[in-house]
Amino acid sequence: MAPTGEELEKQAAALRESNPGNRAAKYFDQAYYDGLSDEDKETFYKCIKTGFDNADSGMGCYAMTPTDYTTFAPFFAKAIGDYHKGDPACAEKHENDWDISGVGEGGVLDLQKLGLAEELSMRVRVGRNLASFPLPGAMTKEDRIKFEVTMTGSFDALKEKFGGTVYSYSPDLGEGVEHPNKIDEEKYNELVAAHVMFKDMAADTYLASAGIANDWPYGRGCWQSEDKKKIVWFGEEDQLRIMVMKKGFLLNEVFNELKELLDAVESIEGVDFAKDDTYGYVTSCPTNLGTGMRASVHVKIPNLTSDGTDAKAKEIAGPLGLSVRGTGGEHTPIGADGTVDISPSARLFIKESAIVQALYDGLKLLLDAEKAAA
Ligand code: ADP
Ligand code: CIR
Repeated sequence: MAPTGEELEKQAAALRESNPGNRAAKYFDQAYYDGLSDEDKETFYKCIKTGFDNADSGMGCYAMTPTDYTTFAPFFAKAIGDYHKGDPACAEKHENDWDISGVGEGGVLDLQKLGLAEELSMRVRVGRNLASFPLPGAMTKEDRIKFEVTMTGSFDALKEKFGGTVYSYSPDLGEGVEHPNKIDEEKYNELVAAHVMFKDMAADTYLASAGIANDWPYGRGCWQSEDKKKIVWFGEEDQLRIMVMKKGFLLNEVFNELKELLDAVESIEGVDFAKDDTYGYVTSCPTNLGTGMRASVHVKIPNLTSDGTDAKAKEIAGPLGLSVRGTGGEHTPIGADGTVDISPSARLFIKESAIVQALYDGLKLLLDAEKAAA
């Protein structure tokens, strides 16, 4: 049973004190909570539990079903407006726009123009969820397996177009069900090291508190195209993470290839992505709403990381609207040679094309700072 409003308010008060940036605690309102039905209290508590369990959360909440952003709008609107716009009263509506023709020079974003001599590893991903399933925090083990089986069927359409392989880390797919794509631990580790498959979610306390890591590794896996560049994860923080990853200089190519892949996924029968009138594409985490897009490069900045940490890089990248991650993704350390993962922080109330432009522009300024730090 969900805790009482009084119990939660007591915890929220302590959290507000220790970390004012924890949006779950900041926007918890006991009167609102007390006014919810018992059933809604249960769901709402599941949404904010991660922030109450993890004091250092920045967002501190996840949606459990695609409609939660509407059902619990009095809470989510403030938390989302604050996180994305610094304004809890923000009333913007998200609009998706993939037209890249006005970006860079005639739609071309060439990283070589930034003075980079070596090709960079570039990746653009979007998070997507099907309207017909609960979001991963509320999925049962049966839902996760059913989702994998549904998607394995759908991947046949992608295989026809792009070739490739499905890798499933699911121990089984239910009694008596064939499981031809199953991989062992060694193969799983190899795919994680190659950045193809996602990390063990059970080790992520934010995801674990929200139930998103439950039943690991049932219903978890990915499809990778024959040319290795196109990847679709299933069963991570969003039901689907759809991405293109390759080495090169042309960011616009990765963007356009992702659009091609995304269109192919969306045209598969039965694939209907969850959307929200205000927030665009629905994702589990409110930080990813709208575009669900993270566009990143792995870039070497040894001068800004000479102390072996990302502290200085973060200090410079933050005001440029860029996030710094480690070479293994979120919550991982930077590379020994000073390689970091750089991506624009904005996902909501921004055009898809503007995200890759922001990566290009931000990287230019970051590389200037790297030179100045020599
Ligand atoms: P997400 O990007 O989906 O939010 P993570 O930050 O955990 O999730 O990254 C997922 C995986 O993608 C990690 O293995 C990470 O190293 C890899 N990755 C991200 N960007 C790049 C890139 N530009 N080149 C190579 N691998 C990347
Ligand atoms: C948090 O609230 O801080 C975690 N649930 C992670 C949020 C998403 N990641 C991020 O902002 N880098």
